[in-house]
Amino acid sequence: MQIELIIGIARNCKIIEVFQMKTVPLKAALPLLLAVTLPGAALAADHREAPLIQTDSRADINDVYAFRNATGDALVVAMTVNPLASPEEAPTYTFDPNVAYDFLFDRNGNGKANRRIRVTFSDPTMGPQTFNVLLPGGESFDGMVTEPSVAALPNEAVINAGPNGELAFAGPRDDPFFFDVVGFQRFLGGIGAFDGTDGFAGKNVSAVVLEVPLTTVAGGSDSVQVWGTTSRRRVSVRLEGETEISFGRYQQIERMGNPAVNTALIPAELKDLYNVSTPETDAAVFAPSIVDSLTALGTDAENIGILASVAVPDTLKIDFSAEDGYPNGRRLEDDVVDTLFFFIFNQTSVPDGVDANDKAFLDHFPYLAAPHQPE
Ligand SMILES: [Ca+2]
Ligand SMILES: [Ca+2]
Ligand SMILES: [Ca+2]
Ligand SMILES: [Ca+2]
Repeated sequence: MQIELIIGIARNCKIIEVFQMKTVPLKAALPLLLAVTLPGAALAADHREAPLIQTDSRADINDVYAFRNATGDALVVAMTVNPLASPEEAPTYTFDPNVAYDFLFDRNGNGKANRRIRVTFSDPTMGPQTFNVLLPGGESFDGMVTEPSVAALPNEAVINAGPNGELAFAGPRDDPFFFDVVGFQRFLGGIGAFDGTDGFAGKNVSAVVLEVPLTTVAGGSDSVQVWGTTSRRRVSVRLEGETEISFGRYQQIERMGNPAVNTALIPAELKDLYNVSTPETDAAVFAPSIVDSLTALGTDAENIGILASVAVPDTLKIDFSAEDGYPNGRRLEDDVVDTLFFFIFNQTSVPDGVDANDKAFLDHFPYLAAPHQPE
């Protein structure tokens, strides 16, 4: 039925290729839950963490952030994609017009979203890219993407305003994540240790940043849980001339809440399944694997309990009666890897030597630092 619909609409064009979404069969993956696997050798926040998403940069979420603005009446949420983007190739980093970039908000802690904000983009081959922000309740507004550039100075950030005081930004920024990832890989491989080199320095990402009234996402609740997903329409058709048209409902292809959970604690054979699942099933389906991974690293029961309260379900949890700062939400400047290592290694400090981003963050929207430009 799906295919008939496509051929009917595309009858005036020659169909070059028909793609079906790659999916992970749940039934096939479930028996693997019994397997105990050591964590993977790579550790980033969530950059290129699972086999299917490695081929899909524009939908590959690197990090999700959630913190309150200076006046405390709005929540800032940010999602980064296009990992490890080099400044020299800036114009090639766009948002995918066939992907929905969603922020999800759970107000009652059951892992099911009560509110959703969906950001979708125009086709970047058809002129300057624009986007639409669909708010909970059905209101929406449009914005202009800040165009990537190879000029000496980056384009000024375009700040788009919504109907209730919302702010929206989409475009290239410095990758706000910082970590000595090479040192960690050398340590795991027995050929070295941390030397304090930020493996993400000088690299850009494509960021979606929103500032929305607290009431929009949390209602009257005194806490909220946040995560991000990317979803792609189920069927795409590539027509002669490389035009691609997508049909059908959106299917989730990646999700992220806490840094490094899927990257480091979910076994390789479950990483793709994790990306298409919802936090609602984390306790039942994924917690056993997370406990196994932590046990293999030598984490004791007390600290496994602490980490489980952060990562299961895999959402960023913000209690509005407490100060912001990971694991209460996640600010850009939070040294999340040091925090996670502290608990993984039983409250022993294991610093990687990278304490801050390579560029200063802004104290105002869009908060993330401007992108690096080619030398
Ligand atoms: Ca990712
Ligand atoms: Ca809920
Ligand atoms: Ca950076
Ligand atoms: Ca650090």
